[in-house]
Amino acid sequence: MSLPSDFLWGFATAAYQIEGGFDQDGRGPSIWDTFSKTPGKVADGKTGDVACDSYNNIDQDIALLKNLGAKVYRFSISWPRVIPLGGRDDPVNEAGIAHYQKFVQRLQEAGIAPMVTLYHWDLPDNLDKKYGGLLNKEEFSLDFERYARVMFEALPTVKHWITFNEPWCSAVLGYNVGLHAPGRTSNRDVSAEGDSSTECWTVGHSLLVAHGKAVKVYRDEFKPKNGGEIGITLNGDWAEPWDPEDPADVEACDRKIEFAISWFADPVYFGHYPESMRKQLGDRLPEFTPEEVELIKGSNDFYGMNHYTANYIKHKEGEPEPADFLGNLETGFYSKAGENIGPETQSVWLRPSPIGFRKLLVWLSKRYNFPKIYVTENGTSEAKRGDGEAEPPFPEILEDDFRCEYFRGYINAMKDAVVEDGVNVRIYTAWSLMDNFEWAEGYVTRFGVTYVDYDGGQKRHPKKSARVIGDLFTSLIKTA
Ligand code: GBH
Repeated sequence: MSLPSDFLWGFATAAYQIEGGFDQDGRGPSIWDTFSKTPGKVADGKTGDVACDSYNNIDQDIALLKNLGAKVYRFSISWPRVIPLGGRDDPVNEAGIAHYQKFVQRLQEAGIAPMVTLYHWDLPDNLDKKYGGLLNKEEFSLDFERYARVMFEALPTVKHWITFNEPWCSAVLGYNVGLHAPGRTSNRDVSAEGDSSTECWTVGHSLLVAHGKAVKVYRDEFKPKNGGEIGITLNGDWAEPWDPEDPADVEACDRKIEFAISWFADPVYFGHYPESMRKQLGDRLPEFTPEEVELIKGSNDFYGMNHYTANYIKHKEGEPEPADFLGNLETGFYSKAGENIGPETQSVWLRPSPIGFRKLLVWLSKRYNFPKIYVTENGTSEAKRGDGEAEPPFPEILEDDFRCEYFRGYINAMKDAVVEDGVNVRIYTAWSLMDNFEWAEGYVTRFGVTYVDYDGGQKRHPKKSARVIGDLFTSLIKTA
């Protein structure tokens, strides 16, 4: 028993994390340009100005993908490269459009299917300044709808579209914790502005409405002739009870996943927010109008899943904090019995637990009636080293055995979910094709299966894991 013969695998990236070319050919600034240039916001004080310089290296990137055997490549469009001021009446930058058209054409000539994310966090800065960006549902959703239409029009051969990458991150990290652009939070040590108790819920709602509008445009105006698919990509970790004997911990596990994933997936599949969120948040959680339900319910052609790690969950007693976004619970890596969920990595939030991947695939499939799932991100930074150094120097860094083991564990767990549990996964793209700008962590943490020599002209060197993924899928996919 194996994966279906039409299963596609490949790698993923995002525009701001790899492109560079921040002021080339008319690109405007995004909220991440502004945020990363604000002192103290990014660990190493660096920005995406150059990153992997992928904007100027499309042939090299495509050759790399081809060399690794990828069948699909997930990348994102930089909205401010295409519409520098962002708005629905603002001019389109033809050079930006031409760049992506050329890229998609070359990719397809190389036999690699493009999977395009419209929004991976790089909002045109102007829209944030002009009307508060994602906080303004009416303006934002109309501007996003127009931007989406421009891209559907420009790239008619693309068959896989993703509206938003991880709306949870945009809402919570951007407007509650303040760790990501635009960095708003109630924590006045971090930001002069923001209200963690309300803004993230407002932003989540805006993103859902904007998603719904873009999907309607695609289905009404483009899908009939181009025949592609569209969906949203959600992040979420697996949850194990801290004390499996305590029903309150067991219940808190479902609540944890509901606050992370069902916040967006329930509206998309059922047309309403989860009961657990309504109960805790009351009227801080916006209501859907009947028109919004009409737009959002049933708006996924596939479920886009980003998955990295798992946690033990301990329920909290008493009233939740106003800024709480987890569902009144604590997350940790140790159970009551002292079991560790997985080995430490360089990312404080990430410890591998392959079985959690299988369990979450089953959880989602049961709740959402076995949708077609595309795993759009999965990957790891390397094991934490005791010597305080981030990673071994080049070329030892290419021997990323820890990452190889991660992919073996996770991809096999996914295969088990497909073969034994009836889960319907059809595409898998590993995060990431190459080391890149890791948001608030700058370039300190590397998630790539390809090493990028930032001080050596951004040269790419595939690591061991780049091959392991291809070999695994070759052995797991049934030959037609
Ligand atoms: C993905 O998100 C992103 O889509 C991708 O751009 C990124 O490079 C990749 O992860 C690797 O990080 O509050 O500091 O503890 C993964 C989901 C959810 C992981 C939020 C980090 C908490 C960070 N992310 N989570 S923190």
